[in-house]
Amino acid sequence: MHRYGKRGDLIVHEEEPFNAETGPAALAEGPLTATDEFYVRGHGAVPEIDPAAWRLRVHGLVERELDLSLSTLREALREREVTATLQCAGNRRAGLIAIRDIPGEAPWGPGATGTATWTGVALADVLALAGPLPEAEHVGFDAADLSPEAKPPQPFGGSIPLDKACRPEVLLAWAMNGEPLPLVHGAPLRVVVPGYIGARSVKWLERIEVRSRPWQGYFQHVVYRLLPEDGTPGPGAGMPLGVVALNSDVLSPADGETVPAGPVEVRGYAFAGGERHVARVDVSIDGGATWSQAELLDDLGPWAWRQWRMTVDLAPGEHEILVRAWDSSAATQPEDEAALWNPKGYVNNARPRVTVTAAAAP
Ligand SMILES: Nc1nc2c(c(=O)[nH]1)N[C@H]1C(S)=C(S)[C@@H](COP(=O)(O)O)O[C@H]1N2
Ligand SMILES: [Mo]
Repeated sequence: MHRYGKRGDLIVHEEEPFNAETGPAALAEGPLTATDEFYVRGHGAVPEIDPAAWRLRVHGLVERELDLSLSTLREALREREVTATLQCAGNRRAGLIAIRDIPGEAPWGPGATGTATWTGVALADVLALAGPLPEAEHVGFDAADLSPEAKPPQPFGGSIPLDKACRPEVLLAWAMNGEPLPLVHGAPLRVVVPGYIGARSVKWLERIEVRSRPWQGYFQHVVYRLLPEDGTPGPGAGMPLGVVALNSDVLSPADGETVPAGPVEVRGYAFAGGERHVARVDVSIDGGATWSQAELLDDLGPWAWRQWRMTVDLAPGEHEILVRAWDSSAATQPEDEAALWNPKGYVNNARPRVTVTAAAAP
């Protein structure tokens, strides 16, 4: 067992602040990720918040400022539930580090992602109470945790466009998979922005600011931005990440695994991000010369990944299994990780490949 009640098979990248990813076997267990297996990404110490004293302040470009208790939120507004995949922009960074080192950044494998059912109220309903003014274009979130990654330290936060904030799928959530939201996942209240990078799903939410321009803090204005290969992080450098790019990975068999020759079940996930959905997943065992379609498993709705499986027949020897997902905009994954390398190691959505050895029966 790790800290915060996390099961021992999580892969811990950092103890303090706690950063850990879900192991491939746990991700493959089903379309919903168990709460005690769900990855954790934190940039500072988990803050201690007294839920009874906690208030959500809504301010900025609004007709009415709000100061809401948790019970007011729960009683005044309609409860909503959304099943959504969270995916860190640094998911699969290890594949970029293999090309060229990225000092100071965790080598996340495929498990900085997971899917849960979130319960709370629509951010849109809170915004409707406050009444955004005509100049409003972005909605900023300020959290309670202070991160030493920014110099001087800054609270975590971020913003999303007002249009997205007014969509019914964007929640202020107090429950995860039907249980009270665990502290490490942002209790008492977190934002869940389906389709966007995990960083916008701000945990330990304290303030919502309706703004005319994006949030200017470190975690959106300096990092979580895609820099050109020769770029240097700095205020406003590169492009801000928002909508998640189409991605997939193989969860089983593991890279380097030896399996019995014959039929082998290959399993993985694919996530389209944004408003797109996964349309197809192809698998190749001949280096991409020919492809076969995987079976898409449970459809959990427009904001969740699709897990997939496919049985391939492997003769004795070494094989490379190559995968490419397609989304509803007919985009597929880029071939080459080397072409995606960037200084902070975000958005590795290259086609995943695993090498397995098929062993003949003795
Ligand atoms: N307050 C706060 N919110 C945060 C973070 C953080 O460090 N502090 N990390 C963000 C990032 S980068 C990701 S990927 C997700 C991870 O959510 P989880 O830890 O619940 O899996 O939370 C986001 N929200
Ligand atoms: Mo993240």
